[in-house]
Amino acid sequence: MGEFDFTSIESKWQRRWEQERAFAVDNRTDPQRPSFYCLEMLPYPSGRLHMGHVRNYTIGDAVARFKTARGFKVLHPMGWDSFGLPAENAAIKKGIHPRIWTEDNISQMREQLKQLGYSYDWSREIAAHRPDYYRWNQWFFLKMFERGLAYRAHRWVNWCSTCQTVLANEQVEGGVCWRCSSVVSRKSLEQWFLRITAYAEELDAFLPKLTGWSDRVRQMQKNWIGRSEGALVRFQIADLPEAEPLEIFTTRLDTIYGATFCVLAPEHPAVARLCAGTPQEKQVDEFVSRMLRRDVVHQEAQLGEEKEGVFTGRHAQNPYTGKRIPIWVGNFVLMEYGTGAIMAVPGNDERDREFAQLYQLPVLPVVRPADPSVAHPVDRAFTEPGVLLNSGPFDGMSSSEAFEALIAQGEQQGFARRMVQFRIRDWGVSRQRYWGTPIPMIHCAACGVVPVPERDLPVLLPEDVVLSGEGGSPLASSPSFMQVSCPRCGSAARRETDTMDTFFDSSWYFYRYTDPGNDAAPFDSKAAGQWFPIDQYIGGITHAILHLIYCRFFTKVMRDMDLVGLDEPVTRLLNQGMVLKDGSAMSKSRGNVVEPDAMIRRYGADTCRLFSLFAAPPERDMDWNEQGVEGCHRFLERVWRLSAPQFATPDAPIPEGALSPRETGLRRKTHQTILRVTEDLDRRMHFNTAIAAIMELVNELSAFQLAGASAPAELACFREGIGTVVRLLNPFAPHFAEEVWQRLGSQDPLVRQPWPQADLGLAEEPRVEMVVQVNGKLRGKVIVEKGSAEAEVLERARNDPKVEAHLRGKSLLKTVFVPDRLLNLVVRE
Ligand code: ANZ
Ligand code: ZN
Repeated sequence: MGEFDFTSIESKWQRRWEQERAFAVDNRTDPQRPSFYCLEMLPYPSGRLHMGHVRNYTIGDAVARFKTARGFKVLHPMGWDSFGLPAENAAIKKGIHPRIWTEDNISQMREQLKQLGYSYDWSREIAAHRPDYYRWNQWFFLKMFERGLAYRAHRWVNWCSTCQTVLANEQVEGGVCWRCSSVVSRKSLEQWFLRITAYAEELDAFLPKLTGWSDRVRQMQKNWIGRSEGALVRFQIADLPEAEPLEIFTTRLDTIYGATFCVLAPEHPAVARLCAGTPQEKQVDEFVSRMLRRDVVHQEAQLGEEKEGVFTGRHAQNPYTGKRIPIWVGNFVLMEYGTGAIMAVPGNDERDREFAQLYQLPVLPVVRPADPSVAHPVDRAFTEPGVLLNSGPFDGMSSSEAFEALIAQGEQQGFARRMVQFRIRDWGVSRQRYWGTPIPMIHCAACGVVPVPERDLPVLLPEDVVLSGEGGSPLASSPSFMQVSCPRCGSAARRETDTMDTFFDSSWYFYRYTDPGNDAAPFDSKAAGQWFPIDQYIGGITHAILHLIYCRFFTKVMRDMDLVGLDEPVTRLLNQGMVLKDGSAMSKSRGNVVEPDAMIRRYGADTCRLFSLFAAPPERDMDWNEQGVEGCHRFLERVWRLSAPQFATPDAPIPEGALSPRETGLRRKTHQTILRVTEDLDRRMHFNTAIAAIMELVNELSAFQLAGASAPAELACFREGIGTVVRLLNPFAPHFAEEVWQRLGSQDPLVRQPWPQADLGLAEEPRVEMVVQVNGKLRGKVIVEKGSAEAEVLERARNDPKVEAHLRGKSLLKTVFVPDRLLNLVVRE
C-alpha cells in the first residue's frame, strides 16, 4: 500500500495542466457564462516565496477552483510588483543591474508558484518594470496632469536619509521608514502630487456601500480619510488693520466665546509678517527655526512632545465678541491640517487647556454638561457638546443649536462659513530613485514644465546610470536620458528625474490583466467591463489603507475619464491573517522562518496547501506547526489507502431497491458533507470547517470499509463516498485529488468536473430547496437551512452562476420572498 509519491504526482499534474492550458481563459469564449474575477495581491519579486504568500495564494486558489467547479468562468491571474527599492539596493551592493536581479527573482518565484499548483492563467502575467506595462503608468500620469490631478508643489516631505528618498505619510510608521527603519527627517522639496483630496468626499461616502469589506478595513479607511465638519472663521489682526485676516478651522464653533488666544503652526506663512517689528520677533524666529528642524517622529506623533510656544506680539479680534486675544505660535498646531491656525478654547479643549496652563493664559469655559446633575470637571476641560454659558445671546442653547445660530450670523456678516476638512493629504508620488517609472515630464527654461507627448511614450529607463546610493536622483547621471529638446519650443531642455512611487503601479494593475497584450491602450473598456468589479480580492491587512485607497481613487479617476463604468473596483475583500511560528511573526532575526521550499520537498505542495487552510479561519493569524502539517499529510495518506483498487471500484450505479441501514447511513453522511462544504465555501470561506467535514466523512468511510464492504451495493455506496471526498478536496489539494480521481477509474480530469450535487432527501437535513426567480422566470434553485432569512437566501442565490448571470450589472428593484419556498428578484432589464 505504502505512501503516495507526491513529488511525481505533483509534477505530473502540473505538466498536464500546462499542456492542456487548463486555466487559460479567453475573453471571447462563452459569453453567456457568468464571470468571476478572483484576485490575489501581486507580490514584490524578492526572489523567494514566504509562508505568508503561500497562505494568501492558497486561499485564492481554493476560491478560484471552487468557483470554476460551480460553473463560473474564472479569471485568476498573477503578476509582479517589480519596481522598488530592494532591486536598486541589490544593484548597489552586488553590482547586478536591477533588471537582471528582478527578472531572475521573477523566474524563481514563478517556478515556486507553479510547484504549488496554483491555477493561474500565466498567459496574462504582467510585470510593472517592463516598458509595455509602465508606459501606461506614464499615460495615466499625463491624463491626470491634463485633468489637473497631477501637479507640482513645494512641500515639507518625509525624507529617509538611508534610502535617500521621499516617503509618503503612509510609509512612515511611528516616525521611522517602513522599509529600513531609520528615523525619518524633514526636507522641503518640489514634488509631484496626485490630487486624491479631490475624491476625499466620495472615498468617504462610498465606504458604507462596501458591504463585502470588513468593518475593520472600512473603519481604518474612514479614519485615514478623516472627514470633519466644521467652520472657517476669519479673525482680523487687531494691531494691523490692513493685514490679511487670520483664518482658523474649528469643529466647535459653539465654543467661540471661550476663545482666549489663537495659535499658528510654526510653518504658517503669516508668522514672519505678524511678528515683524515686535519685541518678540527674535524669539519667534528662533523658535520657528528650531521647530522646522524637528523630525517627523515628533511632528507626526505630537504625543510625547512637550507643548511649547511663543507669543507673536500681535492680537486678533474675535469677530463674534470683538475681544482682542493674543496670537501665539505653537508646536501642537499642524500646518497640514485645516488652515494651520486655531482658536484656542482652553475651557473646553484639553490640548488648549494644557497650553494655557503652561503660559498662564486665561481660561473661560463656555459649554457645560447638558445634564445639570453631572458635575463640571475641575482638573480638565469639559470637551463634549452640552449647553452654552458665558456666550452672550447664545447662553442656554445646546451646542448644535448654537453652531447653527453662529454659522448663520457669521455667514450673513461674511466672517464665517461652513467647511468640511479631511485629514487625507494629496499623494506625493515623486521618488528620487532609479528603479521606478520615469515621470514623463520635461523642464524647459522657456516653457516651464511640459508633458512628454503621448506618441513619445514610453520614456524608457536609461541603462547608463550610476547607482551609488548617494546623492539625488540616479537618472540625473545619465546624459542620454537627461538631454532632450522641448516638445513645445524645440530648445534644449532636461527631463524630470523623479520616478513614481511604486504604489502607482499597483493602483490599476488588475485592469491590465483583463487585456494584457493591448498596445494601443492600458486596456480595452469592454474587456475590463466583462470581468469587473473584482469578485474576490485577497491580501494582507497591511494594505488596508495605502494600496486599497489608491486603487479606489484610480478607479474613480478612470470612471471620470470614461475608461470604466464603475465606482468601486472590489466587491469582496478578504484580508488573511499572518503566518506565525510559535506565536510570533517569522523573521530572519528570530531565526524562526519556515521555508516553503523545504516544506514542499518534505510533505508535498498539497499537504502545505491543506494545512494553510485547515489551521485557522482565513482572517485569523495561524501558527505554522509541524505536527499539524504531519496530521494533514497523514490524512491524505489515509484517503490514498481508501482509494486503493481493492476497495474502490470504478464508478457504479447504486443498485435500485432497499439499502441496508449501514449503506443508507453512509450515503446520508456523504450528502450531508456536500451540503456543509458547499455552504462553508459559498458563504464564509470557512475552509477549516469545510476540511474538518471532509475528514469526518473519511472517518466514516474508514469505519465502513473496516467493517467489511464487498457486496455490490456496499462497494457502490463506498465508491460514491470516496469519489465525493476527492471532488470536495480538489480546491485544496488539487494534484492529489486529480491522481485519486484517476485511480478511481475516471477518465476526465477533475479540473473539468462540476461540483458535486447533494441529494436533499438522502441528506435528511432540516434544509429546503428554494426556487429562485428573476423577473418571474425560474433561474435557479438553492438549498438553504429551513427558515433562512431573505438576505441569506439572496446571498446564496448570487453564488449560483445561473442566477448571477441574470443579475449581473442590473439593479435590483424589489424582491418577493416566500420563506422556504421562493425568492423572486425583480430587476431592471
Ligand atoms: C476650537 C475648539 C474647541 C476645537 C473645542 C475643539 C474643541 P478634528 O475633529 O480632528 O477635525 N485644529 C484645527 N486645525 C488644527 C491644526 N492645524 N492643528 C491642530 N489642531 C487643529 O479637529 C478639529 C479641531 O482641532 C478644531 O476645532 C481645532 O480645535 C483643532 F472645545 O477649535 B477646535
Ligand atoms: Zn520649451
